[in-house]
Amino acid sequence: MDITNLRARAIKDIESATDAKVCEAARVRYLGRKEGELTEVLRGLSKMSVEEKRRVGTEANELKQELEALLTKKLSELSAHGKKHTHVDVTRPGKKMALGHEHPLTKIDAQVREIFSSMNFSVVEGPELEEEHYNFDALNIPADHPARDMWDTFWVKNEVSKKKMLMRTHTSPMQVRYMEAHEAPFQIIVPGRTFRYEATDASHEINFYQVEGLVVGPDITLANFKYIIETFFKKFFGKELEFRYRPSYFPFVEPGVELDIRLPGGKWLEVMGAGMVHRNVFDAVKYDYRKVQGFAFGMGLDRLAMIKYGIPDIRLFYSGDVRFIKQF
Ligand code: FA5
Repeated sequence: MDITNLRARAIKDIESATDAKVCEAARVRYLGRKEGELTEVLRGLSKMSVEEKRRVGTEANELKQELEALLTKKLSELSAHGKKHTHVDVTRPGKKMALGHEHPLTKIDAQVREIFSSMNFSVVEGPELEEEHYNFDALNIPADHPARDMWDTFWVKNEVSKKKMLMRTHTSPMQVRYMEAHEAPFQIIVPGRTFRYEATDASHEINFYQVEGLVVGPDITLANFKYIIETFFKKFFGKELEFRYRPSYFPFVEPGVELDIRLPGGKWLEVMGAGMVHRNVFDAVKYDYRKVQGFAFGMGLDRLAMIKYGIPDIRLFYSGDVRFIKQF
């Protein structure tokens, strides 16, 4: 009696069954009470010699148990499968999918890009992981310059080259990168993420967004900056807001200014630094400061969003709370 062959066929038939009916047919074929192949074998035991009986009997009984277990397993698999795919009640109301929502900063970013594009600015982007040279040195902030303290920096270990790397503390490094690769005149904005190793509060985050602006050409003056930025504000806020310029210091501009906007409560919120591009920066990118001038600004995108939407705390933007985001 060739049990091995019988076993191979039975296992193959059961495992290849694609539904419960085929499975049942296989059960009847091998284990059926009347003419099941294995049942016949077991029935024939009585006619065998004692020795054969012992051998075939053991094998056949083991096979019977094996096939029964296999059938049970297969049937349960098939029914789980069937539930998923065949028992869908299409008349039931659908499950509501939780949808995300556009982040308010994404909206503000899009608006800023659009307004400056409409004023003929090109939009460019730069790396968040930056070289010390672009973030500081080429911007007239050498290593021993006290102004480095203005930007608390996340330094990044560099095991690839000798360059000192950091997470950019502002978008200003793109001023240098852009001028290295392009001739004046041009006008660009550089929106992007910036990083500072500092304590957070209602108006400071360690990760925030800036938009850099840079306009370079012959005869550019601070008056051009005033006109551009005031036109931008009018378009962006859709109304006149009270703002003030304060003299300020950044090593890469001369003169330098800062701009604050008056909040509804009467407080001032600083939104940007700006000024005329410093001669040393032009030298670093091999521009002739006698032929071109330029103004640059760097504004806090989060701060603009806070003013526009009346958001009291910058940290809300990064809380990951959809209930907050959905209000905008
Ligand atoms: C700068 O980063 C200069 N690069 C700006 C600049 C560009 C000056 C070009 C001159 C010419 P400052 O550190 O002040 O400057 O930051 C600029 C703006 O970014 C601030 O006015 C503020 O709106 C925003 N900002 C700065 N630090 C934070 C912070 N921790 N969280 C949120 N916004 C910030």
